[in-house]
Amino acid sequence: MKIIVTGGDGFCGWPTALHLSSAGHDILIIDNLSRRSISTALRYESLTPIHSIHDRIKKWHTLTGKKIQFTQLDIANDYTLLLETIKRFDPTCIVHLAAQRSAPYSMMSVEAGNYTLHNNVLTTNNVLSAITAHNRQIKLVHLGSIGVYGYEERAYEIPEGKTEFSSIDKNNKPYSVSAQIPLNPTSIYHLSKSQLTSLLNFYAQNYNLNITDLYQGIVWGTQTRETKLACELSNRFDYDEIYGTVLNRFVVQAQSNMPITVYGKGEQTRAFIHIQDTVRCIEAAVNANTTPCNDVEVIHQIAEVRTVKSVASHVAKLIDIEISHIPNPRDEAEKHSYELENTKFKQLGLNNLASIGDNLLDEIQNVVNKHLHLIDKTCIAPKVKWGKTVPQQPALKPVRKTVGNVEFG
Ligand code: USQ
Repeated sequence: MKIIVTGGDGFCGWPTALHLSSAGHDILIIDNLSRRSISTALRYESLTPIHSIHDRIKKWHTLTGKKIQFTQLDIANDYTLLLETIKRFDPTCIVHLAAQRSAPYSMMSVEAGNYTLHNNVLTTNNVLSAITAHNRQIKLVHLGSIGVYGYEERAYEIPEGKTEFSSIDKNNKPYSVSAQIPLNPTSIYHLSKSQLTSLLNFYAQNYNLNITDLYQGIVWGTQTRETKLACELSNRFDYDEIYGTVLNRFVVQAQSNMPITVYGKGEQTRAFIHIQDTVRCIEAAVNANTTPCNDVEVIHQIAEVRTVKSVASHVAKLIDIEISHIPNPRDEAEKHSYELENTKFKQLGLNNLASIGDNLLDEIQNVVNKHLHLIDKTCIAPKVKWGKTVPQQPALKPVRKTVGNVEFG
């Protein structure tokens, strides 16, 4: 199958492009390389050295004989070139992962929040417009976020997609509607993903497109079967206060002998998935037998639900380090119920997603151990605070840093 992977240079995108290429698909990556430039601007680098996209693709070809094409393109701001590129490649499927994906980044300044909204909404609108203009049979697999629901007390399991709601109107007549539960995002990033649910619904309803939206949990781990094959193929590993997700941060903290930073009570409950399962789930969604219709197929892309405290305890048991509860920099519920329906990937045959307890921590521990000397301890403490004051951080100045063929960022 011919597949475009937007955001194919990023943390989820690069392993996805390799996984789909390895499965025999013909891949075109479209990416504006913004993850690298944001990283350089923040001065928070990936712990694993990241090779240029050209070196990555060249190494993949040398190792496997498989070709991945690459077009550098800012999808949010260049619709004409996007449409031309889609027409030229003529894909069967587009896996749309291009996004500013950090919740803390989106809350660090008004400017960063605006960038997140602008980028994530316009990128998706341009991809949907191009599909509508070129070929409405192209399947779109979008990577959304389970965080769109927010974290409030709910006395029910959150359904995957639409469900029937019944009520009684003012004439005492019963009625029912089929709808998603209300979304309640708690960061500008998650708000941008909530807005995308309306955008995707709009295109499905008005243009009958084939759209699957994957509501993904917090990704942990670094490498997949393919990224492990050579250092040039390595995935990025973020552990800083802005792009580092909670479990990866905890492992870095523990391995560098720093107390694990649990924000507040640590009874915040979140959904998790390992990066290897991310790429398996995306592949399953690409291959699933869906057809154009006026509804979006919503799937919860999660392996398990745990409290932050239990994740910290698991790491502390393995690495024997102290857990420190620090004041929560986020305005978030520190204890809440959280139940998510999780059946659709099982129906697609993915019954065996890995859990944090499955020896997989070894993998990140090994990655961290190997690069222990590169850890920058100054980027660990949380500096972005949200909900407390209007975000005021100054604008960022981009800096480039390259050593030999390796770009840090
Ligand atoms: N947390 C700590 N200590 C830390 C870092 C985080 O206790 O050092 C807590 C946070 O307060 C939060 C939870 O861990 O309650 C998760 O934080 P996170 O930074 O790992 O994840 P979050 O910011 O919620 O969102 C991240 C990514 C986003 C992705 C999302 C998946 O920024 O790209 O979509 O994970 S989800 O929210 O499940 O949709």
